[in-house]
Amino acid sequence: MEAAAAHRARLAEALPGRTVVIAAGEAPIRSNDTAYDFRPDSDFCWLTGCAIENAVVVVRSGDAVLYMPPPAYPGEKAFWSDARYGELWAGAAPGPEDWARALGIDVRRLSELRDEVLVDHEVARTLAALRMYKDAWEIDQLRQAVDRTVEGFAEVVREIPAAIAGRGERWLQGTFDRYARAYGNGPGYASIVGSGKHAPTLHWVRCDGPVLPEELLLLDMGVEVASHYTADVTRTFPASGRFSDAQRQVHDLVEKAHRAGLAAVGPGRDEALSDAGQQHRRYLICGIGHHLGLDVHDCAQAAPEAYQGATLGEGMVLTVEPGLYFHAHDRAAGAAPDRGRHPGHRRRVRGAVPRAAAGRRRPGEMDGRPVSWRTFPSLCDVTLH
Ligand SMILES: [Mn+2]
Repeated sequence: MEAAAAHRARLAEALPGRTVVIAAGEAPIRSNDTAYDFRPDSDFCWLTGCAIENAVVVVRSGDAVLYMPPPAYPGEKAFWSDARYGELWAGAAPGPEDWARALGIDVRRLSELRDEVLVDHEVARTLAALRMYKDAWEIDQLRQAVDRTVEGFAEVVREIPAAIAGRGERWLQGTFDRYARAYGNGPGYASIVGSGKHAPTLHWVRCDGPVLPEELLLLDMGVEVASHYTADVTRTFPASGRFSDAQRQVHDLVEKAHRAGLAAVGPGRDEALSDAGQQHRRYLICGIGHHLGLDVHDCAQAAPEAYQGATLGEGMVLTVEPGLYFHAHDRAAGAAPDRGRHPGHRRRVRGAVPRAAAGRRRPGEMDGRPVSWRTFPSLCDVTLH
């Protein structure tokens, strides 16, 4: 509640005298009359600290009025007839008075909203630029998201023998998603589990392959906690628990780059990679990091000069995730040292540590040779300090 009030005050400073209208949005339709889970718009969440489907917040000079569709209580016709808001269908839900008490702001019925709703590009950019700087409460939420994610990774690692025995990638994906749902709001993005040739596919969310013991296994997953802040952690390791020599070489090279990246991030920094060379781009088609917060790719609406062009500041939270992605169709990658053993297999080694940019925050130790799935949880010992 205090964090949201502080966020609104910062918005009022950034856009003095302006009225900002942000909608929470609604769950997308999955099929016919069934919907996916509702997840509020991140700007709405940042300004209100709540998640009410179809609500709209109007912010003027730091004061907020929240308009929401009220639940239909017993005695009202919609109690019986409205499958969305009727309490007979949806269960007891807090109404405007309850939310007003909980949030400390004026909460009214959606039907009272008569203002013209503006979708303003400038508002989106301003909010993205403001959201880049996390306050203490937000850092704490992100720390919790990381902690839950580390536990989720440990749950997944425990299931690797079952996945190898036949249940495959999707079993591990389901294991993490269940953990995220039970201990948070859910996965912060579609969980990626890639074994062997699937590992270098950046967004391998189909997860319909087997888990092969001799191949590398890539996990890219994050728990979104109840406040909707998410972690983003990627680790690659051998499913069997033992690296081949070539796997070890590639893993250690990426880990070295990872540590160098972590050491390079900090307030006042604006460049981590030299403009010269850039040979890595052949094996790394994505960036090596991004802002993290309410969204996994947080603040992407920001103007380029406020994002890629900006100098890092205290309170920014960034991922650091270099990688090497060797695809089967890449002839140079095909010439990798153990080509004879795994002809044409793609290999991807990638590390991601959600991390606040300030130099005083360091990742936990992640050394544990030889890496095995038994010792893997220690590899996940990533903390924000
Ligand atoms: Mn990422």
